[in-house]
Amino acid sequence: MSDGKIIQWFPGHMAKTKREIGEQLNLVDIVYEVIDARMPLSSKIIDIDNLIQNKPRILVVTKYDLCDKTETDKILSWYKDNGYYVVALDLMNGNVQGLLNLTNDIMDEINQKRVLKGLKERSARVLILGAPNVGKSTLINRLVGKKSAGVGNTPGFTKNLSWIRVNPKIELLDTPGILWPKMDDQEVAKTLAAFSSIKEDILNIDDICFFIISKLFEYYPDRLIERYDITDISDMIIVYEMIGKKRGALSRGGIVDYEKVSDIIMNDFKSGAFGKITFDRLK
Ligand SMILES: Nc1nc2c(ncn2[C@@H]2O[C@H](COP(=O)(O)OP(=O)(O)OP(=O)(O)O)[C@@H](O)[C@H]2O)c(=O)[nH]1
Ligand SMILES: [Mg+2]
Repeated sequence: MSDGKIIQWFPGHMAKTKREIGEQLNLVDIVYEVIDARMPLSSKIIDIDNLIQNKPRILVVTKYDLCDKTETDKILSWYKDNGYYVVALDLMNGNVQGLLNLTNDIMDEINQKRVLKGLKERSARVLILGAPNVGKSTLINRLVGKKSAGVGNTPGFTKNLSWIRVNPKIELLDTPGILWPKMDDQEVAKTLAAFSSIKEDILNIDDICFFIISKLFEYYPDRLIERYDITDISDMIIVYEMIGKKRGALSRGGIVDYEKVSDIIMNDFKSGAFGKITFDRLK
């Protein structure tokens, strides 16, 4: 059922995006580093410090409405303790005024320094960076208050860098999602894959489903019982048999169709059938 394929996804356009970000960096005052609340560790870009050097940054945590707040908050506190500005957002319903205020405060400080040096004050230029599909373009649309950037629930939706004016004081640079060339930690890679930050075509869906089931079993066993009546995952074949029979994923002759079972698991997972979840934990 599974070939245990190693996940690597760093297509040419990501390398190009990184290069182009480097070229625009001189123009940038502040960076919004966007991470997904359901994977606040795994979705953080590994070599981001090299990319943005010492620009002031805000960790913007999207999809806060979908996460297990108890677990995510532990990680966000850890980030705060380590000196990050952290703003958690529900981009579907929440408001973004707190983020705008913080951005203006940081820019005021930058402008005070500029004035001391005899330079003119200017509007804030904000670079938005993050893994694919974490909500960068959605964030821009919320900030602007109308649809200015293209959004879609597939990784790699945004294809080019583009500057967008939010208000007279703030301009944003939307960028395509990026990852890193070598995914040494395959647990991180699978977490990114489970939450749709890696293109499905390159994944072995069975592997991702096994991963999802094992994580749910580890962190949210009640949800697995509730949805599929599963209390033991030591044999994945039995797990697939049970889900297949329970949900009628059978091929001719009443044999369980494993491919259909994988589709069921993925669809349940993506549609939020297991409730609010977070897959990362501090070690
Ligand atoms: N529930 C919920 N969904 C969100 C939130 N933010 C973004 N989404 C959804 O996440 C999906 C991806 O959003 P995009 O804004 O296109 O993500 P992106 O980071 O620009 O993606 P790429 O351009 O592919 O890198 C869309 O289906 C959004 O509706 C949020 O805070 N809550
Ligand atoms: Mg985008």
